[in-house]
Amino acid sequence: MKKNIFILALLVSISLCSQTIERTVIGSSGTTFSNANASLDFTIGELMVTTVSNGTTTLNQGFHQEVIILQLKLSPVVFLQGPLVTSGTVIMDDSLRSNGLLSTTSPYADSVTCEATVFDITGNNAIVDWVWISLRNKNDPTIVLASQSAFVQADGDIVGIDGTSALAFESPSDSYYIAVNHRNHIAVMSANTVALNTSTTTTIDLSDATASVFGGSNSVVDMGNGIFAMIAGDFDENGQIQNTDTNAVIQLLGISGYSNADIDMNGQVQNSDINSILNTNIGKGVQF
Ligand SMILES: [Ca+2]
Ligand SMILES: [Ca+2]
Repeated sequence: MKKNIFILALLVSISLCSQTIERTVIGSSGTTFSNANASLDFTIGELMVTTVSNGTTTLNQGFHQEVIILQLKLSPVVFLQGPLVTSGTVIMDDSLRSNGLLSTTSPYADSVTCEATVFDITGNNAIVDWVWISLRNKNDPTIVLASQSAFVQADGDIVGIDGTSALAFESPSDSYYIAVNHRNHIAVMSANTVALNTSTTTTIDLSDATASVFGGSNSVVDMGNGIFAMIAGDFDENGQIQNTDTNAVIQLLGISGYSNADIDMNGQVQNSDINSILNTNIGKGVQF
């Protein structure tokens, strides 16, 4: 009975404290041998063993445990106004990808890298650009609990850096605000907290209504067809679209490549980036 209570306590503590479980072993006897080149751990197994599980964690008595990593899975959806441009469009332009302008290294803080073949995908699932996803505290969304680079596809799906899979976070099963940042668009965050878990992928559509995003209609631009896109034009990434953004983009007119000044993300910095998009959004800013 004592052992069962101990195992139960261990399971509870594992499920409460962490989703990343280190190698753990419970054995009546064992030791570690090591020299300069290697280390060997062993335990003595029991004649009768029981496998205990609480649904997410499995514990085998008396033997070394496998490393078990449980990850929250989520699939956010957003549209970027820049590459969407035309009202009513439901597919974003993937010119940065098709012109070979996307780097395999993320422009965001984790500088994560992807395989170059990720950019071979065409059609609705073509990669449009890198984005930055954050899980935020359910009681105080200014507190960022976890973040990672990801990709947004032409049809709005945000996927992991393999270009196809749902996002995975090694965070506890809980409710979070979900925020999406892009290097020259105004960030959006879910209007409400979203319960995430390790067993199913949770889809969070931040493009289907003004009510889906924190700050409502001030956070997104109505593109028609029921699509509400992230607002384009924040050249300097300060969360506000201002005359300073316009003045900076003017200085870069005529260049081509991967640039925050390329507001519609067609690979070139042109007057249309300013006149058709940026200047129409002056005064807009992040709502959280
Ligand atoms: Ca700005
Ligand atoms: Ca452009």
